[in-house]
Amino acid sequence: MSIIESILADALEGEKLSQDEIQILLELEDQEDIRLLFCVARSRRRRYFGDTIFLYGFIYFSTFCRNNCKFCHFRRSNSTLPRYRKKPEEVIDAACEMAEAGVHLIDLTMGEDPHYHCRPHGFDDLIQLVTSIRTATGLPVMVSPGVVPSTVLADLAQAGATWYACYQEIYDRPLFEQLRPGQSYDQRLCGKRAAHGLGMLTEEGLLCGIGESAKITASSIAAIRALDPEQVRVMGFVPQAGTPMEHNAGSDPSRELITMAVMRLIFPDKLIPASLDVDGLAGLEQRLNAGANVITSLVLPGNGLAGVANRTLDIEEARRTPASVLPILNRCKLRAGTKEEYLAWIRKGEKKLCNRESMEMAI
Ligand code: SAM
Ligand code: MD0
Ligand code: SF4
Repeated sequence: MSIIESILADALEGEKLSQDEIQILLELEDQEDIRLLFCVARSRRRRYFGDTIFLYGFIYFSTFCRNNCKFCHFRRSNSTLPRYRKKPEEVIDAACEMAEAGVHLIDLTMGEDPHYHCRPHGFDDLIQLVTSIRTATGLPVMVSPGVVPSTVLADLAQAGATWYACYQEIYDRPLFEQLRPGQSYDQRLCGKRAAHGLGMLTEEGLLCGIGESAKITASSIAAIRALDPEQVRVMGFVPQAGTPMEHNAGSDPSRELITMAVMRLIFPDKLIPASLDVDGLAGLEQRLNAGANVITSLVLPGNGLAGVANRTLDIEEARRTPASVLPILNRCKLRAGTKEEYLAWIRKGEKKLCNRESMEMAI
């Protein structure tokens, strides 16, 4: 048995892989080894989720931002793109339309818009929006507002936000500071810990194709193990016009897929997104085959809403809708879960978090 086969055999049995073993898998190049990795990843997903896939509706409700992330076209210095700030009633209408279309969750995302971040009580609209969407759709809400004061996070939790998403991108301080100049690595990390302390589920995310080594990605995955978020993602970097990284090579598609499959081995019981935002509908099947079990960045046409890594890809063509992903799920012998299954998973996650937080308090 080769060392790769031995590592994958251990993963199949649920053994904890070392950081070195994670790095070996991240560096796979042989196609047969990679095929085997994806096969084990699908087996681990099946062990915890059967054939069930969840669907997340995505509402990027404000594309204004005070930050200057080098990879993101919504950075404040990018004057080349149209920006918008949706009114609460527009967001509620879009959320209801998504709920009708069959999503399991509404993801409210924004740039760090000064309209919210830099005015007294600036977040009141978002806090109210969370409650309104929970009431109007009956669905759980994820918020991705960037780094917010702990009082605001508490208000969002109180208002009914189930999830807080705020991606570290990479667990390497120098690379983080290059990617997110002027932003605090620790604040971003502490925000997720604070959200857990408030009983919110958290999502952590890595970017790949941004100059990171497999060693850095392996140590990032090991660090995420310690943070223990309920959802973990990786997205391939997509170069954006009007940004300092526009001439960088985009991420090698296999990097994202291999990292996703390794994440599945390390986090077999967590939610791992296949984002439609990187390669659109055409990229979905390969991400499902790599072990993903949530389809995110579903955006309905006709609402003037943008994606993140790809602002417009597949949106007005109605290729980022629940109906458009179902044939692919069927082809992969997978199915969209029921709303009850998703809510049951959420409740289990919240209970596990509550027990862990109480244990940590007791120590
Ligand atoms: N402003 C909030 C923030 O930065 O946390 C939410 C915006 S959106 C969810 C931010 C995420 O999208 C980033 O954390 C990054 O992981 C991803 N992203 C942004 N630009 C990207 C690009 N060009 N390619 C791939 N992913 C990108
Ligand atoms: C996605 N474009 O799911 C969205 C976004 C933010 N919570 C999610 C990165 O791919
Ligand atoms: Fe702003 Fe978020 Fe884009 Fe950074 S990633 S520029 S914080 S919207």
